[in-house]
Amino acid sequence: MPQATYHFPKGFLWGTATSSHQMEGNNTNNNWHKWEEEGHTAHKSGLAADWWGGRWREDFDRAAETGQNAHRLSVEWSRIQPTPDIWDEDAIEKYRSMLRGLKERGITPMVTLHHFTDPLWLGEMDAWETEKVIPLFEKYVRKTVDALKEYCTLWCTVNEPNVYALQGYVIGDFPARHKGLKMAMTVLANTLHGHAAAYRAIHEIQPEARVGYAHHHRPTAAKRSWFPLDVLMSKIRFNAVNLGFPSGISTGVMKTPIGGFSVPDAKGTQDYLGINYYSTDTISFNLSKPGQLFTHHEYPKDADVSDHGFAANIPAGLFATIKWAVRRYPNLPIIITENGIEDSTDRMRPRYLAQHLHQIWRAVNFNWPVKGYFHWSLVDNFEWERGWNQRFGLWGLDIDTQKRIRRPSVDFYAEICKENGLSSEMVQKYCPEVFEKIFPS
Ligand code: IFM
Repeated sequence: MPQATYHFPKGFLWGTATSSHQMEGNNTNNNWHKWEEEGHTAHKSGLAADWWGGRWREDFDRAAETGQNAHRLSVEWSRIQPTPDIWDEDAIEKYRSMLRGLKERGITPMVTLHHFTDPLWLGEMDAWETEKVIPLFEKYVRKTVDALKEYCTLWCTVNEPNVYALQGYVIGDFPARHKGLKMAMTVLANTLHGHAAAYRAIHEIQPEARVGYAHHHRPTAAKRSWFPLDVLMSKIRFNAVNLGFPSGISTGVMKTPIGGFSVPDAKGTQDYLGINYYSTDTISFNLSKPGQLFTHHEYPKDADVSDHGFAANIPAGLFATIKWAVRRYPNLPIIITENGIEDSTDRMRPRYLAQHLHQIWRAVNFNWPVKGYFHWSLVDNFEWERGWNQRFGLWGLDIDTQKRIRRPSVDFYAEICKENGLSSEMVQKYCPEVFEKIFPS
């Protein structure tokens, strides 16, 4: 049996990712709270993981004790600016303590400025549907970055803008006022202008900042590679889901299924590309689905699928994603800003983790500039429309008692972080079922 360790470059960031609404609890001044109260979600976020009540301290201890050297969290616009004319200095101070708390534990913070939630007052102004949002977002970003710059130089302007636009305005699982593909693309374009304004504002305040966004990348594969309509539909879906922000930032024209949007201000506005990768879709042409542009998506029949079918374990898709990113933006640093699996019993997480890290290691060996990995997530947290049904944490969470439950993946990830690598011994110990795939004899 081969014995080896796949080491990662010196200084590699090993962390977990979280977001404010999913962790803090009692977040009552944003559109997601309203959405939950209206009954659109499987459960309510409630206390979540009670970070606003102070439990961030014990969870940051957990991260530090298990060898993590970075953490991605988000700050909540509706707390920092509860009404258009008020800044809540106590809330800002709380975020300063949290970031200081990370630094004191030797953990590099990465701060996301917008992770799906909008203040209620912004929702009443139609949120990202009109260009009015751009100066408002910039103002919030300036205030926040100025207040937090002592502790953070790594900024993520917005999380998964494509998911925000498609889930809200096309699929309808996320809060949105006026639906439709055209509105979704307008929202995406406004978010891109907002990102560009934030990019410039952050650099003005902090020249050494590294600024990017977290791109949800979803590769596609034609179900029947010999059937031209499956191939075509797979390509159409790939472009529709994946190309908005990336094309706008490359060329100043945002490519969408309904045509190009001119976004010259966005060109070149990223210092790294953040990639959130979970799975890959298999696509076929389906005449009975006109509402979904005649496409059907599924996972392969023999796929290794998560508890509720949310994601299939397809690690090759992460390698393909990194390759896609390197081709599009040669030499641009890449950070895996999210990757993980819903798995309440931890039956699948160890192999999912090992196989995805193996693909990142392969990518790094082509000298592709992957600089860090943030596992989603540190502790189980509120999964949006899916409520508490899906459990992504290294640590489980009992929402009634706030007790954290240490899953075996905690120890596996700790060994990886401390070694700055993935060894054959670790794989043998935590997920022997994929040993041969990762360390072939
Ligand atoms: O929990 C979410 C996160 O907020 C954004 N990316 C996907 C995760 C898993 O669903």
